[in-house]
This record gives sequence, structure tokens and C-alpha cells, in this order.
Amino acid sequence: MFNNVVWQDTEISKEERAFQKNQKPCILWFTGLSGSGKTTLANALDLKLFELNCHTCVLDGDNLRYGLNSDLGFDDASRTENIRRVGELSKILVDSGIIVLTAFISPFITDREQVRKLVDDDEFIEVFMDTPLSICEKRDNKGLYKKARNGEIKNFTGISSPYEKPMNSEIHINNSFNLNENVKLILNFLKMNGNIPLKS
Ligand code: ADX
Repeated sequence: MFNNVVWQDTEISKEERAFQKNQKPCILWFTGLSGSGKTTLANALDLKLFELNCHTCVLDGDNLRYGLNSDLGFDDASRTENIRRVGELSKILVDSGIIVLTAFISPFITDREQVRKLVDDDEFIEVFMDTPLSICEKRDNKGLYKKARNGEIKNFTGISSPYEKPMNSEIHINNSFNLNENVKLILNFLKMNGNIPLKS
């Protein structure tokens, strides 16, 4: 695969780019069922980080399937490829000094762990949206659970396709907190992890 392909270094280092942005880049990897609140929390956090002059990027599962991943479906192999591409993209953004917020179901542990391995140890922060299927299904914001139950969508996560819960996620979000509290929780984590200034 690497025949006749030579890695090209860039002039500016990852550290220099991060220093310029006054932050330590990372991937905040939101995982959970459809309707678990990944996108909502990622966007609320993104807004707060923007107000704090942080440099961020949100990669959302539904949105990326309009473009970069529009050729992929929802069988296991397609999901694995989906996450692989997003992982590679996230790594490029981290190397550019960006705090990346990703919102993908990413149902398979091995796929998420592959992404973790792409970056440095403390650069991959897994955020598990631990919202039970019953609540996601009750919300059914997009009407997809109803379709899945009626057999109109196959391989639907939680119904006819598996979701492997994280064992050791860095951040665990359950239903007992509200959106603001969850944003604060993650902001505090980012401060303690040195990603954003302590005083922000
Ligand atoms: S992933 O499993 O490959 O990580 P991804 O996060 O990109 O999934 O896309 C999930 C979104 O696609 C869901 O939020 C939902 O809106 C939509 N979707 C369409 N079909 C399915 C399906 N079979 N299973 C899960 N989500 C689906």
C-alpha cells in the first residue's frame, strides 16, 4: 500500500499550532445510541468553547453522511469504515491544533479503540452518552425508531444492530444531569486535562 508513497513533513509542528491557539488539542468522542443527546451536548459545548475563544470543529454523523461518508450504509463494515475515516480526519484536525467534537453512534468498541490509538494518550476523550434505549425511543426526534420497529429501516442500532457500551470512558453522561450541568462537567474535565486554560 505504501509503495512509492513518502511521508511529507510540514514546516510547523503540532505543538506550535497548539501554542498559537492557546489550547491543547484533543478529540472529544461522543458515543451513544441515536437520540442519546450526542449532537445536542456536542453543540452546546462547542458554543461555550467558542465563547471562550477556543478553536473547535464539530463532526456530526448525520452531517458527514451527506458528504465525505455519503457512500456508506449502516451494515457493520460500513460503520467501521465510517469511524475509520472520521478518526483519520480527527487526527488531522488535532495535528492542526483543533479541539474536535465528534458525534457518531460508533457502536463498536474496536472501532473506537482504533481511533484512540491514532492520537496521543490523553488526546482521546471518550464521552459515553448513557441514555437508555427506552428514552431514546420515546424521544424519537427523527421518527427513525418507529420506522425501525415497523421494519422500514434495517440494521438500526439498538433494535436490529448492536451497540457496545464503553467499559472505561473518560466521561460518563447519564440522565440525572441537565444540559448545562453536562457542559460544565466536560469544561471542567478539559481544564483539568490542560486542554483549555484553567481560568476560562
Ligand atoms: S455510525 O453507527 O456509523 O456511527 P452515524 O453516527 O454515522 O452511525 O449515523 C447515525 C445517524 O444516522 C443516526 O443518528 C440516524 O439519524 C441515522 N440512521 C439512519 N439509518 C440508521 C441505522 N440503521 N442505524 C442507526 N442510525 C441510522
